[in-house]
Amino acid sequence: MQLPAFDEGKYNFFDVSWKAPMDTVSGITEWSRDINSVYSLTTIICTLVFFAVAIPLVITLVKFKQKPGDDSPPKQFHGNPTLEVLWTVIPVVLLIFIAVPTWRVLFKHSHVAEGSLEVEAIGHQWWWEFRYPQNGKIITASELHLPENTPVHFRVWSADVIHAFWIPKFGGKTDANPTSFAEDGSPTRWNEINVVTPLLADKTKIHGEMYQGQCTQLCGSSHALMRFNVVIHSKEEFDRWAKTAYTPPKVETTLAQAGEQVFARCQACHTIAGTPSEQIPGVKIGPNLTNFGNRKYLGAGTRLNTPENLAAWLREPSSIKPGSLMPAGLVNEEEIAQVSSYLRLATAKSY
Ligand code: HEC
Ligand SMILES: [Cu+2]
Repeated sequence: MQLPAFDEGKYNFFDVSWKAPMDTVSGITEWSRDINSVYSLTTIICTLVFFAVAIPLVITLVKFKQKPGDDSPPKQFHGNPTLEVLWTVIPVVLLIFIAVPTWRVLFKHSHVAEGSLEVEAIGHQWWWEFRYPQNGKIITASELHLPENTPVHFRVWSADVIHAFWIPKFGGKTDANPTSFAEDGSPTRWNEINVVTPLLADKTKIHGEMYQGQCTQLCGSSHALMRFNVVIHSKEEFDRWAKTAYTPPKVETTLAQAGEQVFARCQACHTIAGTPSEQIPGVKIGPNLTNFGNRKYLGAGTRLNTPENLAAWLREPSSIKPGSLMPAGLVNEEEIAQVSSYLRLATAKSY
């Protein structure tokens, strides 16, 4: 399934066919189906409770309405042990009916399956970073690449404020909390999510199938624009992707060479593998741009990655994402052409 960027204007608020990319009830993993079964059960129980309360209420209102000319007070009584026990016991029983399947689903999906792919999902204002500790040193931003039909164990944490990690079609969400770090730089606090990725619907499709992700914890001005894309590959294609994902750019033209010079100004906030930017220590505030040329979107999944959109981004990032932490006016028009060639072409890898 190809998803439109919202600037393509294809979202229809009134589209209630269950094809909407972010709806919560048509998940495609076992995890999302299990959550849905609890969700359906809860909805059925709540609907029954609604009618069980609303029908007697309406009957009472009509039947015991004050009659014209009848000013006598209603019958006075105090307490009714049978009723009081009933309306305490019934909700308790109903809550047990909801709690047991909820626990079952929670426990079923809380263990890390053997052979899981480890991924760290790190929230930043306003984009997501993904690290693959098992595959050497792959770091990507805003695009999460995964092999099909594979258990994945996410460790979710935040580099600044509280965010929440969610891929609606895959199942539940979890908060990304700020953390302190151990001596080796690893986080001391994180939340976890386990999911088995779906199968590819179309095995012949190259460069994978996309699903949408979204931050779901209000985290500042561009929170609603803190999206990411999940790209599911065949296992072979994922391995090829993993081999090329974190390799240095191939600078082949003079334009791109000039762009490489311009990029020296960006490296306090951005890293590209195999360049001096890697030597600057600490967690950077901007996304890793090593495979930027391969990304379909920029600005955390909000705009297609085209030369026009990149130029607009470099002129004034907050025109695309209000409050963006990347400053405007770092480069003039000539430098935009240079750094655009470097970022879009030299960092693109075939896999
Ligand atoms: C002060 C830090 C800072 C500097 C300097 C900086 N950036 Fe950024 N940049 C950011 C941040 C933060 C973001 C993420 C903004 C967001 O998505 O909300 C970003 C995002 C980007 C993106 C979009 C990436 C994506 O995939 O979404 C590109 C491209 C980019 N910067 C290029 C550059 C270039 C080229 C330079 C140098 C001319 C530069 N940046 C300098 C902080 C910086
Ligand atoms: Cu957010």
